Amino acid sequence: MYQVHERYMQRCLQLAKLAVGNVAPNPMVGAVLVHADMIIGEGYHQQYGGAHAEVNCINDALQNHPEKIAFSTLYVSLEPCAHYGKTPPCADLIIQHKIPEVIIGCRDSFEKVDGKGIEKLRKAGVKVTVGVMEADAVQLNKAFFTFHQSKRPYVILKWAETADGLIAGTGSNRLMISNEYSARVVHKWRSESAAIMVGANTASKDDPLLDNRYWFSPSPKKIIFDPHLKVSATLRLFNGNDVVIILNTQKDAVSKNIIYLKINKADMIQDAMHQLFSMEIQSVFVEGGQRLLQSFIDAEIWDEAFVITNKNLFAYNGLPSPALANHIKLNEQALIGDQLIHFKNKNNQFVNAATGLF
Ligand code: AOF
Ligand code: ZN
Repeated sequence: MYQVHERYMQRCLQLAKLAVGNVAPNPMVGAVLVHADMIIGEGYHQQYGGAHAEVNCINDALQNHPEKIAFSTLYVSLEPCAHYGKTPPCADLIIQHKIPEVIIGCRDSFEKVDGKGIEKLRKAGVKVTVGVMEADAVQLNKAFFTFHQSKRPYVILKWAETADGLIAGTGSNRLMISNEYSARVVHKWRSESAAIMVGANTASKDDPLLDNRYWFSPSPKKIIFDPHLKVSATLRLFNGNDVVIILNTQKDAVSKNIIYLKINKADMIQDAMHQLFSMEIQSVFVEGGQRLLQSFIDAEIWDEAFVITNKNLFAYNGLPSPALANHIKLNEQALIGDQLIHFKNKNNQFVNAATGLF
């Protein structure tokens, strides 16, 4: 019986992924309606603000098999919603159509839902099973779940290091560690994040654009971690209209496209996460420098580290790369030219770099 459930849940997850990049900060969700071991309708949440997966699925079944709906099982990768948001509650729609059984991938931790959809269905006499392919369903929307459960953005740390484990040369000697190939990968990661963060020193020294030049998707918000308000207004990332958030310990203010957010001196990283949560920033890609990356690691506030190693470059002198705890192991690798790309996460779990961010 369980295998049957997995077969249909797999299809829900597959459908959900078709929306990658189009629904954030909402989760990706897929649904199928099954009658006598045949799919009579399927759908997924396609656009932010648009119809939910269950609505599209039921509408699909209404086209050709309306008479079967009340005798079918609905599979959906996320708990059906119970709230009036941009769309009415999916739980109500399921009840209206007299669908007798619902199989759910995982519970929705968004506080307006959070078990209320399941409860509503059960109260109406619907048979509900929760937790089929749960780990995959959670992984698919990892940023969404971390954001709602931990009340902070999903944090990815990124750096490039030499073969001898250095992330920068000494003095003005700037190391070119990554190359044109790995730059494409980095920009893909940027394109899947809601925001990119760098420290004040990195912003001043490298004068980065922090944009997403190589992929068609909106550029993430730019964040500078600048406790003492040191960065100059002439940096290139202030040109144009993109919003730049400056995390600092002095003031809250807004000036044109710059938002100053005040954070506590005592627990800067924790408070920064708290502030970004209030701004509904669901994920942050932290690109350096070494001190800022290490602060996230020391505060144990991070979810993944993406490390690019140039296998052929030795620097001998310079700044060592951030130190992850010893128990954190290499998780997956890809070789692009002379660039080795490692994905790691805190729990040594499989990390899929291509979905679920924002
Ligand atoms: C579902 N099915 O396909 C999705 C759900 O603003 P709204 O109305 O679009 O609601 C967004 C919230 O609804 C989102 O935060 C999440 O909790 C849930 N998403 N629920 O039943 C879906 N995408
Ligand atoms: Zn819904």
